[in-house]
Amino acid sequence: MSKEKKSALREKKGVSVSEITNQSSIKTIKEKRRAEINTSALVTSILNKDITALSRAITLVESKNPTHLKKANKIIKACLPHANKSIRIGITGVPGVGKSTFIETFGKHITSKGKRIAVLAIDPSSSLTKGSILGDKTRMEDLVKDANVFIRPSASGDSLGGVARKTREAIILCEAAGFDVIIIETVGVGQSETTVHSMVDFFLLLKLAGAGDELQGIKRGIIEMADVIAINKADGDNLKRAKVAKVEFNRALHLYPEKLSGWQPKVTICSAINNEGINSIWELILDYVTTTSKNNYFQEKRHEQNKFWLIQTIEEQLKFEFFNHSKIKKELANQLLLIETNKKTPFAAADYLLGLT
Ligand SMILES: Nc1nc2c(ncn2[C@@H]2O[C@H](COP(=O)(O)OP(=O)(O)OP(=O)(O)O)[C@@H](O)[C@H]2O)c(=O)[nH]1
Ligand SMILES: [Mg+2]
Repeated sequence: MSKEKKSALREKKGVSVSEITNQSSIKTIKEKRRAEINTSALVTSILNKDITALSRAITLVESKNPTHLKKANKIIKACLPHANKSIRIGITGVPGVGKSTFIETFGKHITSKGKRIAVLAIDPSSSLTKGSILGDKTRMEDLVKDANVFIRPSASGDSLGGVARKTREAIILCEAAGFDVIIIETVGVGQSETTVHSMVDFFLLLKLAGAGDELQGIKRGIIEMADVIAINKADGDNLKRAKVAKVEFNRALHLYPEKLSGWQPKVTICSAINNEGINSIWELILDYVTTTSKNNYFQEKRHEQNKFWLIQTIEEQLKFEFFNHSKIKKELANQLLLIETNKKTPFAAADYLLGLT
């Protein structure tokens, strides 16, 4: 008997073959069923460190479907009391500096200390480097196999703010799932470092030893954000140059005003590929946590970040609602035309549009 004939739907004579035997309908129904996830069961699984449940919850957070988002909000609310217990580390550096290699080596190092680590990514240039983090996932081969490691490629989104919100929520979920260290990786594009900085406790900047004019070429703001600058690829012929760069960065760092954290940023060298200098970076992070916990900065910073994110979320939401309002959708193009033809000032047009909602 062929497989098809065995189907329960075909067993009885006279049972009309409904459209349900249509493969695409079956697929839709199955998908719908899968989507109807029992949120409290999912929360229990997350708290039991079930990575599949964590993945599912993050997918809900990232979804655009309002039903999914409602569920996501429920899950986050239930997870919130179990969050907050990790060290959140931001890592940035230009493409090719060795972020993926570093995360792989660093990740293995801290899991060997019995810690669980989650790696999330913010990639604002999703259209440009689409899949680059996914590519990373295959590059981070060993790490992916480790049961104490969770790697999640960057959420795609229309705006950096949107992606950032999803990442913040993913942090909460990862913490509830018992991850001790959360790494947020970003490529230094646009405002992404600032965004990552606003959601982590500790900011690590990976650099390469470059030409003498290196210091002039870097974005000043990033140096200011860094708690540790690690000059990577300090191996082989490059070691000497890395050591020189270390001295130069150290000198430069002393020109910056003292940080509110009471922590003097450090410069170090490492070789991600040879697993050298990795432990010292971990030790520095632990030092940072001890120092800033003692002077209360650690908690204060998290509170400040939460306040910032409250305002940010409201702004995003209001903007979204405004631009998706049917009247605005209709009228915006007209107003833009009036501005273009000098018939209206931008302020008058804005007043008019704001008055419509
Ligand atoms: N010699 C040396 N090479 C390294 C080191 N770390 C990384 N590399 C090499 O540098 C290249 C880029 O490394 P990745 O880890 O992919 O760099 P990335 O910063 O993640 O790059 P993007 O994902 O493109 O932003 C690879 O060929 C690595 O093997 C290191 O410590 N020493
Ligand atoms: Mg990479």
